[in-house]
Amino acid sequence: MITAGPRCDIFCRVVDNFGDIGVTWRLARQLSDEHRCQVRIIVDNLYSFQKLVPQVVVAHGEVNEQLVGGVTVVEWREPFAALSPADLVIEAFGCELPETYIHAMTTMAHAPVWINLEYLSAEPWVAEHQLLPSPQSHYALTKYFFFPGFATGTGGLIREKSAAVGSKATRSTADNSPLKIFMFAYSDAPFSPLFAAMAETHKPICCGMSDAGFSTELKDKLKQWRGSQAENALESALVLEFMPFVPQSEFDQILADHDILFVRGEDSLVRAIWAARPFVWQIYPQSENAHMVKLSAFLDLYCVGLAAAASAAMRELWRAWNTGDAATMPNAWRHYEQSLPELREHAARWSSQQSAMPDLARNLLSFYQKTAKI
Ligand code: TRH
Repeated sequence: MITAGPRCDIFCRVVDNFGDIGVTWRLARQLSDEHRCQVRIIVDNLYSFQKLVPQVVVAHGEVNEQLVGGVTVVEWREPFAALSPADLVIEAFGCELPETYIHAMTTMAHAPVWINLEYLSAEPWVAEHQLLPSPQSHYALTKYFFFPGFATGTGGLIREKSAAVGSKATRSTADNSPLKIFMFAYSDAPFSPLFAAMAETHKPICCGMSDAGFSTELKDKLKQWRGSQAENALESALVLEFMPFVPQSEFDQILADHDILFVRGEDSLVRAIWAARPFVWQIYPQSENAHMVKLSAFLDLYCVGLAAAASAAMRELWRAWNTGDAATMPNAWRHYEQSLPELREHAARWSSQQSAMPDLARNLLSFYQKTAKI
């Protein structure tokens, strides 16, 4: 008999971009669809949410609750409306629950299991900190830190059944059609040095760029560049196209339709892994270059078992893409492109290794079952 999962509330504040709500939505859907949990998302920015899920209504009226794809969506307004707490309460990315909600948690016959869902990291300390308790000084409640990750002992990665690792046909390397690149990058990425390096190889490349978050100025600059290369017969082997923002339900298929994926942030990184394609990650920038430590930790983990030359090529391009080092870009791209056969195989291997691990939702629910005092 399939039993229903716990009632879950997921709180999310959109800091910027789409990662916070993107991860929240995927997790909510999976808990609801695959584990029969009754899920509520409490989110402070319905505009960003609507970009990912067009069914979300950005309402300004009194009605502050809507049902979207089986998940209840509540707008996080101030003052916070009284909500009866769920059995499993997830605070996404340290967004800090409303005081009134925490207070309501203390009044329940069985205290909810309270999780702080952290950002994804490949750093080795993550497994040691997974599920450490944080007793709350002002309340008789304990919050647990839950760290998504790639290694045994971490919280794992979001992986729905539909992520279908390895099932997508890989384009043949003998295929002479243009190399199809998908690019989802922050607007400060070193586009011109990379495109110049690509054009220099004279190999046919079609690069579809998501223009999410790009200013008109940047789009004009890229269009100008595209115009100038079209005039130059030698460089015309590189075609640039802007791609409109699509609903999240269409995003994974776009990745599957390309040969190399330039991704950014947290959620698209994970989707590139499930797409089992070579990818280049532009990590979300943090102060004091803390992100470069995270990037290097990921590369250390990812490159295990990858041939030395391919590993060096991958590190070289990722470094140039994340630091904007234009001088190293021509070699970095050339070496990367030469290593594509190994990188393709490795991407497929890594994807299936990762998919053999328990996924994030399952880890979360196992912890809930062990911890809940029912
Ligand atoms: O948008 P991001 O840069 O989000 C970032 C990161 O999550 C970062 O870790 C976090 O600290 C910061 O936000 C606040 O990149 P990310 O994580 O890949 O999220 C993008 C989401 O947008 C993802 O769910 C895929 C989705 N998406 C679409 O649905 N359609 C599209 O057309 C595109 C380009 C993306």
